[in-house]
Amino acid sequence: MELVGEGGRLNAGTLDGLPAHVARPGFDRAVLGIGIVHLGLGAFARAHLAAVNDAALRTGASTEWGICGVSLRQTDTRDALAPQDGLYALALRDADASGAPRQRLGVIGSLRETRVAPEDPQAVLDRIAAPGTRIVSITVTEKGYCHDPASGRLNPDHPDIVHDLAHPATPRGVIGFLVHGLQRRRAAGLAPVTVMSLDNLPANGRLLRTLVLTFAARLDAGLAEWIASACTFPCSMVDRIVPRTTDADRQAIAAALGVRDAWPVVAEPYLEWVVEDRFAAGRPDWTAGGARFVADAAPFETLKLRMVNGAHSALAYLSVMAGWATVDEAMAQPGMRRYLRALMGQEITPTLPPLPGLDLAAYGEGLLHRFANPALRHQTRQIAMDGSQKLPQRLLGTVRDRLAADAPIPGLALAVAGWLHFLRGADEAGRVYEVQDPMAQALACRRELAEQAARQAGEGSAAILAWADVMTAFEPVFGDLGQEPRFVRAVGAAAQLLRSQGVAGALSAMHRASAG
Ligand code: CS2
Repeated sequence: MELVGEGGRLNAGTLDGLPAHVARPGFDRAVLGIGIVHLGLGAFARAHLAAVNDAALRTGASTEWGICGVSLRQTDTRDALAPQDGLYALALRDADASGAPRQRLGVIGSLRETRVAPEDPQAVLDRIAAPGTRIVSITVTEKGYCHDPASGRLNPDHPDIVHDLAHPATPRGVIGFLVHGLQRRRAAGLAPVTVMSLDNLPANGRLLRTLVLTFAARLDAGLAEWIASACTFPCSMVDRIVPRTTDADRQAIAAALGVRDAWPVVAEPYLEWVVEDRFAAGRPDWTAGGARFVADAAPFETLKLRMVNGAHSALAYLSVMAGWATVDEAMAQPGMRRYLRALMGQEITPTLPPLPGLDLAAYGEGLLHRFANPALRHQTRQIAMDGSQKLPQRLLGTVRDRLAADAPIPGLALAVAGWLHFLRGADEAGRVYEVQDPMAQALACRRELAEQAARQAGEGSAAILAWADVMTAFEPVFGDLGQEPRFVRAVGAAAQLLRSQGVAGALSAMHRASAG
């Protein structure tokens, strides 16, 4: 039985009839223009940029600042949202003091248009090159940048880069769309724009600028020069946990709305957005939605990538192996909570740049509380995706800083060993899963080599060390860290612990070692 349906579909026509507790756009959507073209219309962008922009529009930002959301691959978001006039519900979920789940529901109205790039790349280029466009923002996840994660350089052999250099009218990847779109703007004598990355990458704006300029220089030195001097690429730190929407979420949200929403978004109430105030052609006042404008986002980015994402990844690999399906389930294991507290307090925070006024211990405790949110059901498998793209900025920078300070890294090594362990594609109960990673194939070959080396080395610690040696020599992820014996030894020891005692046993052993 379709639970919903009788109430119809969420769209401009049903908006006024929504229950009073549902917040709705208070601005005139009919006159909303497009000032922002957003590439990568996933759940994160809809729970973050679009929601913050919505708050700005509600509090009086000019109606020029509507968003055109572009999906670079799939049609599903557009298929869901176009019949809804771009409207969708955002459900902010957590638990009250007694542990009972609660939800705040609002309809987001800042999305003016949805497009699917492969269906009509020309239309996307036209949007980037439209006179009204002033910001092009991006959330395509780490792997969308077509770069080498360890060095941060453009990967000239990436299929999207090769394709997009040769096909200016029909690009596929984000770098191609940006550069060919900017080329059109320049050719038409239009004003420059702000290009704003909102992905979890260190110095995301600077990284994107480098990748764009490298690509542009291959086409036209004058274009690269114009982009470098006229467009801006502010860096930003973005933070909000946004799990994948499930059918159960759709049902529950439809029941609360009284109409069907084909793709609502669920998120935690917490939101941080710290963005450098360098906008080439103006911006809405996003402070209304909780954004903070700063001169330098770098310390905030480091804080967030190392604490939030570093801890998330550490938790995710170990939990998938142990069979803990969601983050809150993992957080209910005393060993996991203790491990993350020690990882953050003892190993990560000493590497962080100073942030005046920030109480790091309280920040860490707040993070444990966010992770324990029972209303999100955030899948550990979701966070475990794309480890090759995530580890360098989440864990390995911290490892480098610790080693440079001659400081121990047992918790970080356990996190790295957790990833290597996870790559075997079966959990501790023997349940098989797919390793989703753009480098999955190369990593599988590397694992074979490592197993071979371990067999040749014989038994015990020699074997595990040989194994760790080969795994950490995988340069696209580890760079030169694999040549650092302290790192290899620590990863080997942690891998040994995981093999011999399992995840729960390894977490207890770590605790005993630090207490003793
Ligand atoms: C997570 C992030 O999936 C992941 O890799 O670590 O998406 C995380 O939830 C956000 O960055 C939180 O801001």
